[in-house]
Amino acid sequence: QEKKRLSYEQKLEITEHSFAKKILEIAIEKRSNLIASADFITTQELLNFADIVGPHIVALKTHIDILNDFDADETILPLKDLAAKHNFLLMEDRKFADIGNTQELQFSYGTFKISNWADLITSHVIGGSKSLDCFVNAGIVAILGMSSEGTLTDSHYREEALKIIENHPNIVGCVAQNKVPDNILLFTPGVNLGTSGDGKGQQYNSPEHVIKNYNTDFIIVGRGIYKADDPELEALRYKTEGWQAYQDAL
Ligand code: 5FU
Repeated sequence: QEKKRLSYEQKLEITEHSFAKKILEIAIEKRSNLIASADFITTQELLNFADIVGPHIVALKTHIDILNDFDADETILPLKDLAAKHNFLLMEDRKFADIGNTQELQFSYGTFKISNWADLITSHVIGGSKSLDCFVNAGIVAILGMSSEGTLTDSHYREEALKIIENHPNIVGCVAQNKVPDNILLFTPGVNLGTSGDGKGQQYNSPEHVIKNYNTDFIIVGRGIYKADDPELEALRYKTEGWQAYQDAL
């Protein structure tokens, strides 16, 4: 019988970027393809959550600029400790979208100094290929297509964006709601088991749907987990569903 998708082991052989290898190794070790989005506005909530779901995830995705009380020592140092303790990557969903020089400044300076701690960062490719050269000590997860209703990332945009993504050495993978070539890791947000939308344009699918239909490598789940009564139990549920769907697709 013909294989429908590549396994994480097979992807490990064809990927070049060190952070692509890292996240694949964690996936294999933990038998997980789950990334939890930790969209909290206080450091305490962020750290508590990271400690609780840490054993079940391959990466924790942050929007570090929504914290009311960000502090490099109080937020980032303990977060890095938790990432080491539970073996997950830190993915900052910054969605850079500017010229190279500005992105270089936004990446390394200002309040958040993202380059000091993020393993993966998200970036639009709207500024062109050279604008991505500045992201040197993290892996880029490029935005190919967005999950929200009415997004402008139509098929023409994605076709052109993919040319940049396929040819840039700093790129680990992309965010999209469609299949992509095997050598680009696919990260899919807009995943929720309980609802099809949030009334603010977000559109949801199940882990099984995205893994089966798009060959998603990593599902990104936010409110489905962090808003649950028991976030750890819910993380386990998404982890189990995600891994089962992956195995069924092999
Ligand atoms: F690039 C994207 C996208 O296309 N859709 C998204 O939802 C990123 N996201 C992020 O994933 C978004 O900013 C949230 O941080 C997260 C989804 O959270 P939810 O609570 O599961 O809707």
